Amino acid sequence: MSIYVMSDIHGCYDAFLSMLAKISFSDMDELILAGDYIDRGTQSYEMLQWIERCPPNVCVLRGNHEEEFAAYVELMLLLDCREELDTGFSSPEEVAALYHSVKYWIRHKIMPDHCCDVFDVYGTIESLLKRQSITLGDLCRWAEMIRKMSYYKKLNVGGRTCIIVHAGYPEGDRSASGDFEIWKQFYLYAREESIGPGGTKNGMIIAGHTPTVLENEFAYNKGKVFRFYDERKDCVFYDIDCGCVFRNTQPEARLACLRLDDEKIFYV
Ligand SMILES: [Mn+2]
Repeated sequence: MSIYVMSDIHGCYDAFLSMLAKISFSDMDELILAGDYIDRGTQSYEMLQWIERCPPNVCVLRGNHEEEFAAYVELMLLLDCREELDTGFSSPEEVAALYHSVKYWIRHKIMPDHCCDVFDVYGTIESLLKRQSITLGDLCRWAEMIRKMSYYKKLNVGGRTCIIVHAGYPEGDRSASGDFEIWKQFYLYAREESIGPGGTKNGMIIAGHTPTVLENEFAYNKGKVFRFYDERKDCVFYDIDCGCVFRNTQPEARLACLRLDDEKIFYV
């Protein structure tokens, strides 16, 4: 059996299935997904459905895009005081109306001076409403599923403490600061800090979040997995987000999968 890690699928469901086929993923193996299943790509619905029904040998961690999706749903429920929709029986039309009134409220009443949208930034919920006729019950179920996702997974690989997380894992004693919000921001949004203030002694951090196809980013590696060894901490860093969702504009972009057992990398 082997342990595989993938990250930042971003609605590229077909590429995800191609990768599962390429690694011949079976019930004997384990798969750890490091977040950002939705947004940007066209198959967020397929990803949400797959995750919802995923087998027990798959560990689904949380990315910032899931966190934000759950927050949008929460906002819809909060602003639903007028319609008081029944999550189980509301029609797709009622949910669409609620969606548009939330969008209107935020744009014109709550943040009229803000330059860009802060609600459903990638239009994923709008697209789910239009194309899949989802209900409020679907949205609430997915938000609940997201709330159950862990921020990171820790395991031991060949004597090394291996941490899989969406963006970064901060060094230090978590109990020293009672403010989980600070840790959470690091798990979900860290970029170059994932290497400096991040890491763990005699360890290995496997993250995504920063596409290795973006030339101005620290992890730029022509769309290949970025690997960095910090001698001081004796810590190996991996960024496995090779930007598969940018394939239309970036020829080097691809989906990567890291096999933990021997650090072999697969690409589709
Ligand atoms: Mn991300």
